[in-house]
Amino acid sequence: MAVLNILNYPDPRLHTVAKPVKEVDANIRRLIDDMAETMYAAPGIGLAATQVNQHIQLLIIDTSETKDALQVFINPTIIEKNGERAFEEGCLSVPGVYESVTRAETVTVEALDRNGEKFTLHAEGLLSVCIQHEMDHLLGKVFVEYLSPLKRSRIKNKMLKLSRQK
Ligand code: GNR
Ligand code: NI
Repeated sequence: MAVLNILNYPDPRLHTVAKPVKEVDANIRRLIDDMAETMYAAPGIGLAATQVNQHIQLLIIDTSETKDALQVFINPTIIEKNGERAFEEGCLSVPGVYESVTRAETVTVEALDRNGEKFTLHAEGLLSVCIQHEMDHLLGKVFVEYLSPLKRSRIKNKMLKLSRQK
């Protein structure tokens, strides 16, 4: 297993639209394992393949306190959304920035698991927020794009300044 490099906003590669996974094979499972190690090391509660520069429809989530409940979503689709709710979000690709984003309150998702088996999941609370945040990454969208142009440009400048310091 390996800890992978996470792309930082405003890296243009974060705006790549991910392609469906054709076959859930050993290569995909190796990427899942590396992404899990990367997410736990960060630490974060979710990670989309886009963030590690792999532009396929794959995301992982672990919202458990004990960090032992990895959930894998391959080729996810939201089949139902209900309600609205604001939540303070952060992103491993925008370190140190936390802003409120309004999304659906609950979602029902269909996806494949790490064995290529189809499942359906109804999510609410943090899991619902996280699924929507990660699915946005697969569409090339970062959560700061929900903020006002002024906030977004301040965040962009802060991130560029930080990356120059490294
Ligand atoms: O670790 C993460 N925490 C988080 C908190 C509130 C809303 C969304 C998230 S996802 C984020 C990890 C990440 O950037 N995933 O793309
Ligand atoms: Ni993110």
